[in-house]
Amino acid sequence: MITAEHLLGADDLAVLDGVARTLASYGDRVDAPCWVARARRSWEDTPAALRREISDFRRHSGPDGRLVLSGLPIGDVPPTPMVKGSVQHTPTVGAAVLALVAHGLGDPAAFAAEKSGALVQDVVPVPGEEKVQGNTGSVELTFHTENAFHQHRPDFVMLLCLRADHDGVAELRTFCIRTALAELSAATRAALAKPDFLTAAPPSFGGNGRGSLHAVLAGDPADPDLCLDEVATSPLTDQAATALADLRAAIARHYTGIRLRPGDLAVVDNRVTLHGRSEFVPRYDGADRWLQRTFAFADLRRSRDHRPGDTTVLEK
Ligand SMILES: O=C(O)CCC(=O)C(=O)O
Ligand SMILES: [Fe+2]
Repeated sequence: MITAEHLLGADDLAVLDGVARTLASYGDRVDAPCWVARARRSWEDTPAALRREISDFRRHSGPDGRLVLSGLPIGDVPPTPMVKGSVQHTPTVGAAVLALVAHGLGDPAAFAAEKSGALVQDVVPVPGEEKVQGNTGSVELTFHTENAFHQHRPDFVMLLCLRADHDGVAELRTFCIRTALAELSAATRAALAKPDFLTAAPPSFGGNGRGSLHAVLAGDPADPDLCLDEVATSPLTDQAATALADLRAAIARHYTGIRLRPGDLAVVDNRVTLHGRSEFVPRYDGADRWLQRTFAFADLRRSRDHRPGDTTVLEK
C-alpha cells in the first residue's frame, strides 16, 4: 500500500485534489465524450510522482499485480445507494480520480450489458441479492478475472473505496499468478496452458451458450497471463480438472486480502491477477460499503469493432 501523502507530499496532494475538484465541477455527465476528453487532458496536470507510479505499474504490475494508493481525495460522500445497476453519471471528486487514473493506465470503457455501460459504477450491496456471485452480493465473492469470458476484458480494474463496511471486515482479495507459478508442477502448468477450459458468459451478455474456449495460462510460460473465473470456468478434460484443482489450492494459499478504507484506490492488473471479496454483513441503512469501479483498457483501439461510433461502451 502506498499512501498518497507519502508518494506526493502535502503540496502535490493539494494539486491532485484541485485537479479532481476542477474536473468534478466541469459538465454534468461523466460518460459524455467531452468529459472523458477533459479527464484525459487533466491527467497531464496531476503531479508527476503520481503519473510516474501509474506508468511504472502499467508497464509491469509487479509481483502482486496490484497497486493500492491510499488517502486519495473523494469529496463528500452521500448515503450509499442500494439499488441494482447503480452508477455515477454526475461528476464527483471520486469519479474524477477514477477517470484521471484510467488515463494513466489507458482509456476508460465499459460494457453495455453491465451497469448500462457507465464508466463509473457503484459496487454496493443490494437487498435481496445477498447470495449473488457478483458485486451486489455480500456472501464471499470467489476469485475471478473480470469479464473472463470476453475477448476484450479490461486490462485494469480500478476500485475506489468511498465507504468501508460497518464491521470493517470486507476484504478485497487478490491473487497474482506471479506469486505461485514456481509452485505449480510442470504438468499442471502445461495443462493450464491448453485451451481446455470453457468460461460461460453471464446472462446479461446473452448467456446461453455464449462463452469461450481458452487456456487458463497464456503467453510466456515464464510470466503468463491468467484467465479464470472460479464459478464460471469449467475444465473440459480430466487433466484440465486436476490442474485447475492445483491452481485453486495455490490461490487459497497465496491470495492477499485488503480492507479498503475511504480514499483507497485498488488497481488490479486483470491480465495476471484475480480478485474476489470476503463476505460481510450489510445493513441497508445508507452507510454500507461503497466502492466505485472503472475499467481501463491499455489499447482501446483493439475493441473498436465492439464500439460502434467509437464510444466508450462495448456493445457486445
Ligand atoms: O467488492 C469487491 O471488493 C470486489 C467486487 C468485484 O469483484 C467487482 O466489482 O468487480
Ligand atoms: Fe470483479
